[in-house]
Amino acid sequence: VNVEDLTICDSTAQMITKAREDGVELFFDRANAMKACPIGEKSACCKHCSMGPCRMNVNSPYDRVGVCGATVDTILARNFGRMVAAGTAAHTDHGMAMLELFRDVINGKVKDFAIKDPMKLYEVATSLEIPTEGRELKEVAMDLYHELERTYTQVDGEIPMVKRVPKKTLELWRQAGIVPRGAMREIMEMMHRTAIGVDQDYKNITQQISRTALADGWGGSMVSTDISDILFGTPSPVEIEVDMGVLKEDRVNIIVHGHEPILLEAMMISAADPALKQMAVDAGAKGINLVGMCCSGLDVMSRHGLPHAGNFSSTEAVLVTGAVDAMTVDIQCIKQDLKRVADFYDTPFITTNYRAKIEGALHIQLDEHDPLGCTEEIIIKAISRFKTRKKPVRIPRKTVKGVHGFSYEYINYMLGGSFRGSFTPLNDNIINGRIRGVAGVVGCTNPRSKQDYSHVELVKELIRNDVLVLQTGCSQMALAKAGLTGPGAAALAGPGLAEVCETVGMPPILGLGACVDNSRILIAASEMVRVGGLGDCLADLPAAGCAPEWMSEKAIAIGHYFVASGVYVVFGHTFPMTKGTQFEKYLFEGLENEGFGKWAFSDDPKEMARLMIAHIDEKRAALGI
Ligand code: BF8
Repeated sequence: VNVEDLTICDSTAQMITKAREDGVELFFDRANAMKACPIGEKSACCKHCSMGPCRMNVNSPYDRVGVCGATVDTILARNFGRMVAAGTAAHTDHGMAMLELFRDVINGKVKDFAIKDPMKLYEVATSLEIPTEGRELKEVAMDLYHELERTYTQVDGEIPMVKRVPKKTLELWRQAGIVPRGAMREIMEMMHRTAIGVDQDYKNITQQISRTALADGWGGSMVSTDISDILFGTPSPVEIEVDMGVLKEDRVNIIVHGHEPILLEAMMISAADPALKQMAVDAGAKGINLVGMCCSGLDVMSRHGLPHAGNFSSTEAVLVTGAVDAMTVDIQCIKQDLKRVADFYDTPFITTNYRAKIEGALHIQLDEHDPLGCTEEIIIKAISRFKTRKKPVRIPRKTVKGVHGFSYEYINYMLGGSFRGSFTPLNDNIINGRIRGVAGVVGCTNPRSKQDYSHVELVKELIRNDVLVLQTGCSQMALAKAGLTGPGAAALAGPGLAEVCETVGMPPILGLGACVDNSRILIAASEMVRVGGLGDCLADLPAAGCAPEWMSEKAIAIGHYFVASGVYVVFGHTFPMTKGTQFEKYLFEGLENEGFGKWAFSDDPKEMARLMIAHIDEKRAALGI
């Protein structure tokens, strides 16, 4: 396969070529060698018991049923439900770890971190109706902890964050019986209902799919974002350098890849330690160069301006530079094969979270009560690798500057000014038509589609048509590498959007952070409803979402919590669905008729944009604007 067909990221392309010269296999090679299973790809097989596995005929899905009699709709819905359960579990377990850290910071058990943004703490507490007037920060914080713990553990009744949901949307959820309880309960019930011989009505299964997904978006993910802001600071715009050129030949390069910000926050403290800096200099280096990748990188770059080397499809490629003196990982989206590639280039590869060990990798557990014990050891290992670098280093020279860190709070401030922070100007500009609508473009990259291509083409098409784009996750990094996260991108925007960008002083593409920060999009959308003029529920907004190159179950959970919240969501390149089934019709049409959003699929970024814009126009027409 030609390298140009695998990626539009120049640095990754250079490293794929180098890997071929070095005889190192990458996941691009395996994706090519191992074609996707044609039945599994359409989600038309069931292995929930040992009477099977059973497979359906994807070309004629009602030809047969499973040994137990399960229809293709039951099979599709159960598989989809388990993907949502897994994605929700990932985000909520991550959120719960953040909440535990918060508790231990309040208790004084964790000394290396503190409450960095007390204002956000008071705001979150107020939004959950926790009294703050005249109370000590610690007292409010402890109440907040207990309230938020319910997001995970609450057995019955509505979780606290639904207080933020627009009234009419919440009413719809209540009628449909999908207001989430604690995530543990929802995930448990989802797993139970999809076991052999339990729920065998695809519509009833979908109800639990929605409730589980909402426990992620308005629960686990939202808590994770809020607590990370409280502990590490709420992001505001910061100029950042991205792409593989941020690695420096004369420095000790450490890549931090994963999802929980704790590891990278602790790494930053250790990397600033004068003794360790001196140790690096003594080893002949000009310093320690800490670089993020994937979501923890996005989290920390938005808060502290740390450089970022690239997204999911580049994590092996970055090792091929030979310049990485240590790669350290925590949870999620960490390819097992990184270990083998790291070994080839003599890079120490270190796991740090007991939940996510990798066979053969060095494990140094990050203990929240003494995080620096772990991170100092990692830095020492990296310094010693720098000293004994054996293989030649080849770093792609490309770096790109862009602006990131658009939290909901900052967007509010940016639009309304410091004394009257408000979403009113955004709504006004949507109503007067300068801005056609708002789109969230998010999610992964996938070796089965050309890396970054669909993200970049889709976003260009959207802004050209005056659609303001909000971004998170690996998608944000695709646009950053393409040089479209600076104010210069306004030159590619349609005249209306460009004018607003110029007046407000904002770029047309706003990077909001990691995948859990999709919750910031939910909050922004709710605020648009609250401000008025754009209908009275989330489904009324001229808005749409897309994950053009998704691959993780987490993306399906995110997609579905947007759909259940009322948003039109397009997924690209692949979708776990058999065409011509009732379940497909239900997700792609039926849910919308019940007042929710709906799913759509396309393989082509121009078509994705067309679908999203057509939906935005439909919503505008319904609003009479
Ligand atoms: O949570 S976008 S590849 S890194 S799953 Fe993973 Fe997908 Fe990237 Fe972050 Ni999100």
